[in-house]
Amino acid sequence: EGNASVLSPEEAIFAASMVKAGQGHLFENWPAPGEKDAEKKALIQQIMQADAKYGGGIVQYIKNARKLLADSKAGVDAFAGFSPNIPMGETLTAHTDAWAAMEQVGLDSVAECSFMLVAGGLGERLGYSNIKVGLPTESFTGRCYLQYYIEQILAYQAYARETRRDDSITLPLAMMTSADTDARTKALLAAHSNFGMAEGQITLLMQGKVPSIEDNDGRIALDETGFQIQTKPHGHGDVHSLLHMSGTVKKWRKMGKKWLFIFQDTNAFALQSCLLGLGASVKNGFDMNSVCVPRIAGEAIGGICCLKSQNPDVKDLTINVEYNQIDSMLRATEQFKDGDVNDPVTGFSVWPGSINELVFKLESYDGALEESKGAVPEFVNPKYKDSTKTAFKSPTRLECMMQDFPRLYSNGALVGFTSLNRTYVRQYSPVKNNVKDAKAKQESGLEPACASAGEMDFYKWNCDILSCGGAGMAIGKPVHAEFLGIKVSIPPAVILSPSFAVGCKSKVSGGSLAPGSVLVLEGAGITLKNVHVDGCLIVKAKPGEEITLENLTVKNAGCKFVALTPEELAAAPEPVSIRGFRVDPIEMKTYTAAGKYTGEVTCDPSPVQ
Ligand code: UGB
Repeated sequence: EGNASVLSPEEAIFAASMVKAGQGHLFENWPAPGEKDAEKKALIQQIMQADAKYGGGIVQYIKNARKLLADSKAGVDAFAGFSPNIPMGETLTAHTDAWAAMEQVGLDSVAECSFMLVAGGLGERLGYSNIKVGLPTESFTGRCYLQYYIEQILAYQAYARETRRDDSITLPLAMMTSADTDARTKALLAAHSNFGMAEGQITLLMQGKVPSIEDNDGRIALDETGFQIQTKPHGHGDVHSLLHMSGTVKKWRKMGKKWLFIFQDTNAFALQSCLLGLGASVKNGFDMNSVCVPRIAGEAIGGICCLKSQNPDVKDLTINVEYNQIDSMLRATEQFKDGDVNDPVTGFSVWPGSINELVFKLESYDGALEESKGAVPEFVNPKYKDSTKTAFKSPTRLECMMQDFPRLYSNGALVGFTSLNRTYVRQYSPVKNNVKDAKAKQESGLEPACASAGEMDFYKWNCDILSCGGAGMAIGKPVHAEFLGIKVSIPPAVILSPSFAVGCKSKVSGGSLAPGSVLVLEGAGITLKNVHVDGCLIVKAKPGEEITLENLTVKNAGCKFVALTPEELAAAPEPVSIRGFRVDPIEMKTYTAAGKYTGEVTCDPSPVQ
């Protein structure tokens, strides 16, 4: 009360509303007017900013928190009244005609697609201190995730322009950032001229953080200074309200876009499997479609379930059940009482694993956003001190997930999934875990999902592309190795620029890649006919130029994957130290000039030593 004079009238009214909402403790220990007045105003301003960023304001946030915390304390079952059923969707197997046809439908529709990359998370589990989209996808060229994603979208744009004979086609990309990632994302884009995207083609939308809550009464937590509230990220579910409130969805619809693909920060294959998801959405008319992979029980990806209500008036809901909920939900049923286990017949969970690559039909997405403002239902996950559930170990916050969007469709939306089955290659290999956790995961039979494994899976994926289902290059066996205690198999290290990879089937026939080889192909105009590589070959074709290699054999000492010594590890930059190896170039053959090359060759005149 005594401090009201320190505040502006607007600040004082806001502070009073906070006191009314049970937040008097925030101002309880304020000293007398004249002392720490700037800090007092800064605190009020900070809460006012959080108020403006949250749909419904802070008072609503506190109400939601109290309700969710009461439910959590009472052990309310979020799935009560629903029974999980195996959902119906599209299942595709790699290298089949059905897969190729679906990919083609996707490619033919990509001109009408818009893209959204959620990149607000810092990746604490990975133990990497910079933004995850800046991590190299592989060690050889160092191309980071953001560059790779942008080049893929540009390759689709080039395809759309060429096939539709329309140079005005632009494929827009939006990115969700947060206070943790925004400045560094901007700096990365600026340093590389947006990796080739045009001015205005990229929209950055920054999500806010929400106040941390310290008890079941929804009291907001102060930090140790007493003049700042603690805040935490609200989850990737913020993407929908940001797309709506910024007018981005309307802008894209005006541009003639019909589809939206939302994807995450470190799954290099996302924009390739996107074509299959998009194709399935076009073919089935899905309003929302989740791209899935076969899920290993216990894996940190959600399972898509069809939730059937016991109330006949409530429609079935096809939706992701998150990895931390699926086991308890299943155990509460009679039919699936063993919980989250693999089906002994297939060795996988019966629930398709959602990898959070979501395709939306923009028209119905926009409709649902208009009604809901994009506010997907929240949840809370407090870590209690003991079984009385009265105190938390540390402050908690409300969170939301983007895959909960099916809950926002009010009438009859068609929600499906597209499961992608591959045997040799995983469709999904995110870089999420630090070395210690990755090792533990691998030892328990799960994928390590760390930087070294992600790199090897990336090469494997590219080998699979070059093999063209058997018509392309014969791929040498992987070499087994262990880095930082994580077992990996190193396939021939193939790096394909997206400009080459899009539609490359017609550009590769025959040939072979010996174990341990490296092959880098950059540029749309490269053709390989009966090319054999035992060593390292690099081909870089400039835009508009053609390089054809035919009946060519390249044999040289190539490159070596070398495990780092403890001293090297300590001195290495983080992207290298989290992998535990470096790639040493020894000899290589490079082609950069347009032309046709044939015969037997070794290495460049000045081999790398
Ligand atoms: N993200 C944000 O942009 N803002 C946030 O506030 C939080 C995250 P995580 P997790 O397939 O890999 C998801 O933390 O827990 C971005 C799905 O929920 O990596 O591993 C962040 O930058 C799960 O069902 O998510 O789980 C990143 O790009 C499964 O699909 C993305 O959101 C799993 O991912 C995901 O953040 C997976």
